[in-house]
Amino acid sequence: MSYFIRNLPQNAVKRKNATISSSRKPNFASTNKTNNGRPVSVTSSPFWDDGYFVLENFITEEEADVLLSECKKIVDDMNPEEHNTVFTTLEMKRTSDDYFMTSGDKIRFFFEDGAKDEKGNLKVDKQKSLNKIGHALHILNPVFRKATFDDKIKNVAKSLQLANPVVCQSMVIFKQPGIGGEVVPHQDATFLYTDPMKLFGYWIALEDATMENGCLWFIPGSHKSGLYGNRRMIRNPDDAEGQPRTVFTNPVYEYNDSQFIPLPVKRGSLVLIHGEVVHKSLHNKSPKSRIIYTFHTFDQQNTEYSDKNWLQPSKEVPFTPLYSTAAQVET
Ligand SMILES: O=C(O)CCC(=O)C(=O)O
Repeated sequence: MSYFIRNLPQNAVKRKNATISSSRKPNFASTNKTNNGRPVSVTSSPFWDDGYFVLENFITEEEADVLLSECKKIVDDMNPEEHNTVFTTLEMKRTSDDYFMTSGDKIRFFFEDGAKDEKGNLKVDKQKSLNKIGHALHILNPVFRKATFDDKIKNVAKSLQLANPVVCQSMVIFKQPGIGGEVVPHQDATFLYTDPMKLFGYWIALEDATMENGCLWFIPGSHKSGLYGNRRMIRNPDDAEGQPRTVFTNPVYEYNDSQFIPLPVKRGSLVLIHGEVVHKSLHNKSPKSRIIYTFHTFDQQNTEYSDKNWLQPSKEVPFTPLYSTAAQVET
C-alpha cells in the first residue's frame, strides 16, 4: 500500500546519508523460517516506504503470556516508595530527572500522572499505577533478555542488512485502563540520535492494541525527511543547580493530525519502527489495558552514537551486540 503524504514540512533537515537506501529492501521471508515454524502473514515489506512494518504472530500466545507474567512479577516485587518519581517542587523535579537519567542500566519504574498523591503514596492498585518500566530489562531480566536476543529478532535485523546492531534500551510501556496517557507525536531519533540514522525500534504487543486502548499511529513515509524542526533532546550543557538535566534543541514541531493513520495490531505482533518515522499513541479511555514490550537497536558499524543523548552506555551495562549475545543466560 502506498500513501500520499501532503503538507509534510519543507524545511525539515536532511542529513547526509540520513537514510538507508530504499534499494536495500529487507526480505522478511527469511524470518518466516524461525517464526516457530509458522509462516508470518507478510512476506514482503513496504518498511522502507512507510517507515514501519507489522509482522503478525511474531510471538506466540504463550510467549506473550510469559512476558506478561514476568511483568506482573516485577511490579509485585517493586516497592513504590523506593521509586518516587512524582514531584511537586523544583528540588523534587531535579530528583526525578536524576532518577530518569541514571535509569539506562537499571530496571526503574515510572508512574502514571495521578497514580500517587503529593506525598508519594499510591492512590491506585500497584499493578495499575505504572506508565513504563525501563531501561535495561533486555539485559538485567532473563525473561526479557530471552525475548530480545531470540533468533527471530536477530533475523529481522539481518533482513534489514544491519551489520553490527546493538540493543541500547528496553521498556515495558503500559496504557492502564481509563488513565493510560498519550505519547505525543515524535521521532525516536530525537531522543537517540545517531549519525547516519541507523536507529530501529522493535515494538511487541503483549495485548491487543486497538483504537480504543491506545494503538500506535504513524505518518507513513515521514521518515524520509530527517528530523523535523531539527529537534533533538540532549543532555543540558548547563548543569547548574535547578536546571533540568535535558533540553530540546528546538521547539515542538507541529504535525498535521490528519496525516496520522492508526495501526491497531493483535497481541503477538511485532511493529518495526524506523528511527525517523513520526508516530504517537493516544490516551487509553477504554476498560482494557494495553501492554507492550519495546527495545531500540542501532547499527554500530560506521555510525556515531551522539554523546549528547540522554542515554549513554555504562561499564555495568554497555550497549549489547544483538547477534553475538545469547538469549539464555549461561549458568
Ligand atoms: O507504546 C507507545 O504507546 C508509544 C511507543 C513509542 O512511541 C516508541 O516506542 O517510540
